[in-house]
Amino acid sequence: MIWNEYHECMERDQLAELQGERLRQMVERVYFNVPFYRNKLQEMGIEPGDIRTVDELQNLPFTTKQDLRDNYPFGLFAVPQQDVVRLHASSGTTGKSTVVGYTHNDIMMWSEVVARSLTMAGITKSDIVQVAYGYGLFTGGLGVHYGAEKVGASVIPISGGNTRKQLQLLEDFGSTAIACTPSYAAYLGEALIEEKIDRSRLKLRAGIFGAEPWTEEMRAQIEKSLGIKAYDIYGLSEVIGPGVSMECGCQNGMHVFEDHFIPEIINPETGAVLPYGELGELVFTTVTKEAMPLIRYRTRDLTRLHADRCDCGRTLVRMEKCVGRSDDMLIIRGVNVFPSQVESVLLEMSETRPHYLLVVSRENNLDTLEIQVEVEDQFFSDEVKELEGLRKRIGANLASTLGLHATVRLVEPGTIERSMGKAQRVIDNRKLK
Ligand code: DLL
Repeated sequence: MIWNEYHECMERDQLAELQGERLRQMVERVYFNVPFYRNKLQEMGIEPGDIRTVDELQNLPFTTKQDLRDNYPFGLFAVPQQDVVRLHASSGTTGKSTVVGYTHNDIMMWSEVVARSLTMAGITKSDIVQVAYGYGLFTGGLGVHYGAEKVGASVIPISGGNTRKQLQLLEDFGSTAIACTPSYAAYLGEALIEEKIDRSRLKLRAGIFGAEPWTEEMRAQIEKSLGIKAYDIYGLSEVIGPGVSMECGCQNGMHVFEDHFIPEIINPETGAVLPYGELGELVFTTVTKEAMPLIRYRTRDLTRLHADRCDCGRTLVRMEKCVGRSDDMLIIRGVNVFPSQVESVLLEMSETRPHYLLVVSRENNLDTLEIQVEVEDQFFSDEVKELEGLRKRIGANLASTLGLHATVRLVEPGTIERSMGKAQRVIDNRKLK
């Protein structure tokens, strides 16, 4: 089933027309209602009527996270405060949080895109959806909640954490779908075994996982340990929250809801727009949002877009799994390293668990990388020789993928801190110095 066949399966030229019209209206709205944008557009000599087609998007300025910070908290809002019905904020890793606002119509649109997303994962009103994303300023919990209600599913608003209770409700309420971060899903898979819960007693069949990068290898592990199909959902607070894009049953990239969010891929260094298929930074323009519309918002997420038709029948472009964020990229002795590369290598090996930590330090002016890896119980034997062999094999596999020598430290199962939300995969001690 397709939730909104009209918009999800539109011919591309018809979609471009719709986007152009919505873009025109949006530029007009921000020009007259957001001083920040009016100044920016005036500086560039752009009048509201100048932008009429989606091809002209490239003439507009970028918006960055710094712009949001500079206008903290409500400076980019395009509506009076009495029209704002919800506020969310993302804490971010550095500095002040970024605040986002929603009008009533924005909440309706958000529910719609999440309903479309859940429908892609086969969720219907017959499902029982356990929402284990955090509820609060984070958009994950409430965002998925409203969409699941719109679909008509029975929603369990358990929020994040409290793993015992999660397992108990999975079993007692017969949840058929769970929404949480992939790292937490991996932990739930382990916890099932620890709590000696027989998987055949669960009705779980789908997982809606996102909010952090995760690899195909991680997907395979989660699908196996929970006995489900795992779907990738993407989004960011600034654009709306979860539901910017979502994987369909073909699991071949996430369809972007382009009738609301126009994606572009740019070269992060030059800002030039790149063609479909090329790796670069993802940029979004929101064309229907009322409270806080954004023009060409730089996400810092690195991925590719593909416009060829998907077997599911949807014509919306698909974005690949994110490689990571440009600000997650570590530069170690001049070599670029993404935590997702490490994850791929580790999880390709059956001896390791999906929990790992990269510790970067600097000794005698030289960067060092230690990778802590949890080893499956049965391999964490006392046979030092065997463990040493495993350690060396992991080291060799990492070296050939990363092009860099890392020190591998095997740790006992359960050692690395489990996260109930977004996992922390990197400790960079260089920043502390
Ligand atoms: O993480 C919204 C969300 C909630 C998405 C629940 C999916 C599910 P923020 O806290 O603002 O919003 O963080 C946004 O998280 O720029 C990406 O770097 C990362 N991210 C989100 N989804 C994915 C994903 C939510 N599926 C930032 N794959 C984004 C990789 C993701 N990274």
